[in-house]
Amino acid sequence: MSDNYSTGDGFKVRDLAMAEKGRMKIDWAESRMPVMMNLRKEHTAKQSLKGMRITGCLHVTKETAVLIEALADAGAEISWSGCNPLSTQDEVAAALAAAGTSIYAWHGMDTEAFYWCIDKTLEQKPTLTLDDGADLIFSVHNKHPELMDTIIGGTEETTTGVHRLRAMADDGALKYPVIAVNDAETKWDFDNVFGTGQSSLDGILRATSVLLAGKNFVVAGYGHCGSGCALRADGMGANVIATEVKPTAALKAVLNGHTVMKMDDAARVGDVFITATGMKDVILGRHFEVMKDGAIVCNTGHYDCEINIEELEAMAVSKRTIRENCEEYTMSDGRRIYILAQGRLVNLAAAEGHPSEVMDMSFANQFLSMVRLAAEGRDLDASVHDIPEEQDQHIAGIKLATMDHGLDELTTEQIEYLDDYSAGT
Ligand code: RBV
Repeated sequence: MSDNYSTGDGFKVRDLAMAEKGRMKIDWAESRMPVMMNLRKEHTAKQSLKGMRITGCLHVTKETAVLIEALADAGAEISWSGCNPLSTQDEVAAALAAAGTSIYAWHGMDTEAFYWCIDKTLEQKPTLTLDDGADLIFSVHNKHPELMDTIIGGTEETTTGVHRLRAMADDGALKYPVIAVNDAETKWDFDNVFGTGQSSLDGILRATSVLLAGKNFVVAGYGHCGSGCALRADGMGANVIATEVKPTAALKAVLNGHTVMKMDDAARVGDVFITATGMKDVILGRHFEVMKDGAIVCNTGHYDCEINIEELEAMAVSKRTIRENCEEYTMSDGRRIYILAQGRLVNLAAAEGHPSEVMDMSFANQFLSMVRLAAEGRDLDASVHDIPEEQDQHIAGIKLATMDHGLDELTTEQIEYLDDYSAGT
């Protein structure tokens, strides 16, 4: 591997000289993550993670830095890598390394380096794993099964990862308990909708600066992430078109005022396309064949398989990087198609990921799940476990209080009324 990087005992990052800039970004995130700061204080005092070795594989952003440093303050030893080759914020990685965190991450790495970093972090022989997309858990299961002797459990941050881990558990292939952080209400109902909605549009705008008002904005997949993108694009004055395979999701899109059509039809009319499906080959050659000149195509799903760029490469007569994170492909008939962030998640590759305020809740769930696994992970079976409802309400309660909103409480009479079936009209 070429070595134009900063390396040292327990780290490899782009350039340690960026540390000061990264520290300021982390300070900024801390000021917007009150739930995390609250938990950090409580568990630093309790040393709830003492004796734990946590290997993490999750986007190296300013928000993740807040999570990492909170875990360390609570007593854990940490070793970290990024979970996407394009999502690492180099200045944040530098700040973490400068402060003594073991971290292997830099922006723009290739696949070989990606797995090299995971292998390096696993040298700490974790007791807990923390994943976003399950690449770390897969590496443990497929390449380093001997590590399972000391692993108590793990967590998973995102929909795609949870989906795969459930499939693994159904096959009896999952060998240790995993908590599905994604499935917490304070995660998917906020991070996936409002986080993805805002940060994906942020990525599109930073990469293109295009006017969204009046554009046909095609959202592939009207799940939590897709509906968040649709909501925000609609708010910017775009005409939202959703494509779906699931009737209930399609119906929701229609009743939210969007048009639903097949991708084969949407491809002809769309100006901006975003995939949010978790499925491969959602936009491929036959769609590029009919797209309008100037069409912008990007993805916000976890993996970069939703847009089939190989087929576009094969059809295009030329390609150039016209601006940062924006590749222009020219077709034989002169039409130009623009791919953002090489089809990788546009919100993290072309912008900064979800805003700190929303990651505050996602990472509070990560943090509390680590604490739970340290305390009771040995008693959990090797399957995918949900976040307890009390944890959701606890996190939402703290968040709401820090935002200065009032919350009513039920009276004793009202609580009794709730379960009363003796009286009707
Ligand atoms: N995500 N993290 C950030 N700012 O650190 N932004 C987005 C951040 C996570 C999000 O929780 C989602 O589930 C996952 O990235 C997709 O890989």
